[in-house]
Amino acid sequence: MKKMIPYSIILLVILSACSGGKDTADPEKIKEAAPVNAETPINIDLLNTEGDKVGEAELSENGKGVTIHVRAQGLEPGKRAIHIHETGKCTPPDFKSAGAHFNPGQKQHGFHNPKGYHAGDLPNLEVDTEGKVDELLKTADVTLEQGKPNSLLDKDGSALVIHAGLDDYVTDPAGNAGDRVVCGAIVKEGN
Ligand SMILES: [Cu+2]
Repeated sequence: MKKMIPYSIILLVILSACSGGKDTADPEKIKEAAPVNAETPINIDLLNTEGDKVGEAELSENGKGVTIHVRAQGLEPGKRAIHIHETGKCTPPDFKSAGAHFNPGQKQHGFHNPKGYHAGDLPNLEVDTEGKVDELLKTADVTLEQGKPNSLLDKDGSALVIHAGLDDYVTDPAGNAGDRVVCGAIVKEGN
């Protein structure tokens, strides 16, 4: 014998489906509230001062922080500063559009600065004699989780910037690292 579904349950389902419509009608709100899947890496292009792609970076989160896999070519060999800057906009040739260092904690710049360091500070890259770099950088000071104060995916995003010189890890506000030579905007995909 078939089991019948009581009419009261069917009625409840219909009623709740109808009443839900009012609160969920705004697609913009739904979009804003949708959490980014921390398991999904973010891939960004790295541009040189002419606006040409010279590499890429993959940012992923594992709960202990963010890992940034940087791969690029055509750079000057040697140690080069790399930082996360505060705005996800890379306008060549000077990349000033990326703003200052990502610094939600209002610290000074530099791992060796007693008043430091910025959440966007990263260890220097080592560019090989062929001008290539392939490195994994890890930081526990930032997150890709939206809504947190140290999220790289805040409203205007953030940017990965490589400089012409190396970071001395102490000079405020930018480690005396020279011009910005490579930039990649860190924004939520689809933006
Ligand atoms: Cu910088």
